[in-house]
Amino acid sequence: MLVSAALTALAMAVPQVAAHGGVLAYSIAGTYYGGFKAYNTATGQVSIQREWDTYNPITDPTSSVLSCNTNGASLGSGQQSATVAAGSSVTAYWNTWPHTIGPVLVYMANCGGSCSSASTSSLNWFKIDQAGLISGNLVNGTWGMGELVANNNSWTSTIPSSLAAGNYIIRHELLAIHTSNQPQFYPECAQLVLTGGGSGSPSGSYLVKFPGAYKMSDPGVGIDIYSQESTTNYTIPGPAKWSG
Ligand SMILES: *[C@@H]1O[C@H](CO)[C@@H](O)[C@H](O)[C@H]1NC(C)=O
Ligand SMILES: *[C@@H]1O[C@H](CO)[C@@H](O)[C@H](O)[C@H]1NC(C)=O
Ligand SMILES: *[C@@H]1O[C@H](CO)[C@@H](O)[C@H](O)[C@H]1NC(C)=O
Ligand SMILES: [Cu+2]
Repeated sequence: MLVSAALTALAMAVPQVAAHGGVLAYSIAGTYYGGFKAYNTATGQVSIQREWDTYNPITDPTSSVLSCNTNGASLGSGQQSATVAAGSSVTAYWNTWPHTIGPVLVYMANCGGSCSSASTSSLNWFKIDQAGLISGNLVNGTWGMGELVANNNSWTSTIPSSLAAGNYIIRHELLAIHTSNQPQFYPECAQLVLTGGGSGSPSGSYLVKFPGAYKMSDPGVGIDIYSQESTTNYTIPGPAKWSG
């Protein structure tokens, strides 16, 4: 309890912008793409990323903006998409990330047409990558998020090589769980035009909606790690990963 109280106090003492954050840029199949600039007007911005307006976390697992953050909108004429072949790697770069406890989750969704006109809350999302508790216990162990911080605040995933060509949104999400019973979700989205690939598409049991996929009573969401610090397993929320 002492630890969590201290962390909470620390989080409140430092400026919000420094305490949290999100995906600032991508490298996709070797090409660099700058992200949306939060805290700036969307007017005139050009990016493959959807709009997101705050470095603060979403703390409600059923929030209406859980899919692509506040406000998740298309950039209109400035909205771009990265064209990339299935099987390629996608690296997301965060700001200097302050949290090391919690999982990293990466999802995609087929827009079934234009992504720029898609409502991200209506899409069927599937998970292509995840990393939870890698070793050790819930409090002192190594987490996916800790590896992200150790790796230049970045995370690299591979798009399943059998995934059918089409228009997709990729959603990177960090779930920080260092505060007892108060999850912090940090999702950001970007648009992809997927080429190559096969005929693969995940079946129903792999598909979820945001909001819808998570609830506070999930073992990995509304969790107090300090009350069970010697636990060495962690249940990553959401569906099973689809590998193609
Ligand atoms: C570290 O991340 C920054 C973006 O935040 C990127 O520009 C730089 O190339 C990365 N460094 C390495 C060694 O990958
Ligand atoms: C976690 O690390 C602290 C500091 O090293 C130690 O006092 C504590 O016993 C450790 N807790 C567990 C459950 O390993
Ligand atoms: C650890 O595993 C047990 C048994 O499967 C499960 O009940 C519990 O919720 C898991 N703990 C976490 C933190 O996911
Ligand atoms: Cu934070």
